[in-house]
Amino acid sequence: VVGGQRTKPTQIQWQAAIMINRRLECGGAYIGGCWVVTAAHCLGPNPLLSKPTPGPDDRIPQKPNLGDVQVKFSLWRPARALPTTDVIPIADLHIHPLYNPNTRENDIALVQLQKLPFREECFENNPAVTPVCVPWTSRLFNPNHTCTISGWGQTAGGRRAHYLEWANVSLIEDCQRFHNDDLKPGMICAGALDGSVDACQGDNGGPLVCEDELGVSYLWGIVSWGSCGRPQSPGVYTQVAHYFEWIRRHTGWPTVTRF
Ligand code: 4AZ
Repeated sequence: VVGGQRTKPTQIQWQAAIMINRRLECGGAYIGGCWVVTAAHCLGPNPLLSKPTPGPDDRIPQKPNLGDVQVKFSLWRPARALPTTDVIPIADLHIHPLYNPNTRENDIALVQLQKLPFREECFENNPAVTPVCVPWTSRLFNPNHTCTISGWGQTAGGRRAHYLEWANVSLIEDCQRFHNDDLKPGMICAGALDGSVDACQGDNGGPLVCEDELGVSYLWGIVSWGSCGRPQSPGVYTQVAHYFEWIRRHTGWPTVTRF
């Protein structure tokens, strides 16, 4: 995160760390049950992943070997993780079937955590882990709403953060003009037009979260692509509301219960 600050331990309760071959590769967001949302490009073609076993159909995006991927919750300082930090193995990965690595369209994936032996839960009760809601419509928040990003990615110094960082960003409308028409449906922008605040390399897959007037937090975006803190070039995020039906179909999770 460029222009952010160090979080307090357990501040971002839905923040997940996506570990690939024991390396912290990406962020993610816990949405409840055994489900974490991240970016497809975190799990797609990636030199760190061992070559996946060929699938039955080449049109289905290649999936890494499940054993290469793990999720950690309540990680704050990756270099000195507490021994109580859960390291959760993966039951399955669901990369969006229309994910396009060239255009970054549909840059979303669901990580399904493995259940504990003889249990329905995937990790022991942890007061430091709370799910974030999945928005069911893209009309919950207006342009210029202030939301929050978080991650272990590059800071202004160009090095990875030692602690989980966070920053406030604004939702930016008419973003096409900043990205010469590369913005496709299902993409949104957030940041600061002066380039002072942005997600950066290593924050990918991590959450952009907006809070409504009742104090309910929604996963509004997933860090997808962009530059790092360049003026007039706000960060691009996968618009989670656009994928509500896809998420619901896979997880079967009603994410908000109203009335
Ligand atoms: C990257 O290097 C990257 N500002 C991803 C997202 C953003 C910047 C860089 C967002 O993959």
